[in-house]
Amino acid sequence: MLNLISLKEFIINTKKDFSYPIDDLVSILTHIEQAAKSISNDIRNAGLAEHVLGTKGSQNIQGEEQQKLDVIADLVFIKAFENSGLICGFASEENDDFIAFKSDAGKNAPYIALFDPLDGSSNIDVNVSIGTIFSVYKRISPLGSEAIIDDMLQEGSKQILAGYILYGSSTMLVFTTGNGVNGFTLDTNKGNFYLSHPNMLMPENGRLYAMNEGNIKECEIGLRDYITYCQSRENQTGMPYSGRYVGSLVADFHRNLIKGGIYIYPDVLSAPKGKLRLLYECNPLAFIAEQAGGLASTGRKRVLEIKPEELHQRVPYYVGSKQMVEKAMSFLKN
Ligand code: FBP
Repeated sequence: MLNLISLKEFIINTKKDFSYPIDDLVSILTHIEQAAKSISNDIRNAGLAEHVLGTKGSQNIQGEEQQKLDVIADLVFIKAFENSGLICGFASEENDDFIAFKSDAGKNAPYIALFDPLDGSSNIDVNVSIGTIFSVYKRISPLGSEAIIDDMLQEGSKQILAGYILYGSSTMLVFTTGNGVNGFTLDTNKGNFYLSHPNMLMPENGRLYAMNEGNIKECEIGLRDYITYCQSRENQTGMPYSGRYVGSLVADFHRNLIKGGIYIYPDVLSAPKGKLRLLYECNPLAFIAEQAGGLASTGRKRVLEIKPEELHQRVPYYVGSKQMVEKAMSFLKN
């Protein structure tokens, strides 16, 4: 019988690595674990539950059709933290503005949380893997006051915790606190996450690339040349790379974290600043990528160094194996 290490045991065993009160990390991740189980359950029964599948009939601030599960997942995380005494402010892709928790517990809470409650939601109705992406920062506004916008607009390099939940063939939780990356799998019988992927390292190089090539004609020449290079025999393998694009960032990222690869969502005519959100998608996965030995860039700048200017800011995104991101950037430079 495998000696399974639960999420809580793991955190306590590695507490020396976390520079904030360990009980805070245990509580924050326990809230995320509970929320993940509830959302995973909704997703796995989605086909049988009318209130879960399909669109909500509303749009988020980005003008995107909201799926019912987008809104359900968003509310599950807000409810998880509003009276936790841990999080003073919450922002997510699904809400126009950030939420400052106004209770005393909220105003005296030391951290803020940023969420993409359900990423890849356009894949829900077709039963393809989707995910949740999260990120936690220390607040910069004084304890006892309401959270302010500056608490939300911190550089990604200031994250103290970031992770994702993958609702795939199994439900996994992968996170970093700045001391490596570890993956946990949900035991649906016991209802707990157990350590299944200790000390995850992204292979330095790979042969998988993920990009919506339907946009290729709208991309800058350097990127078109890089994709041509991926499809040629000039690369390190002497064989064309394989294209793998699920259309769910978390699923594509997770595959590249394990097997090596690159995910690209550039700026294109339909998304002149890129499609992915800096705060909810790019920064948390950039923190994980770098902690696992990979890289995350806009094509020209390290993502974690960007000073955010607005809540729903988008950036071009190149993330994955170190040598593949460097290669792609070298083509953009040329
Ligand atoms: P959402 O967070 O709104 O789902 O958007 C992000 C995303 O769905 C990513 O998961 C995915 O990689 C990408 O957009 C797919 O975009 P496209 O359909 O343009 O290829």
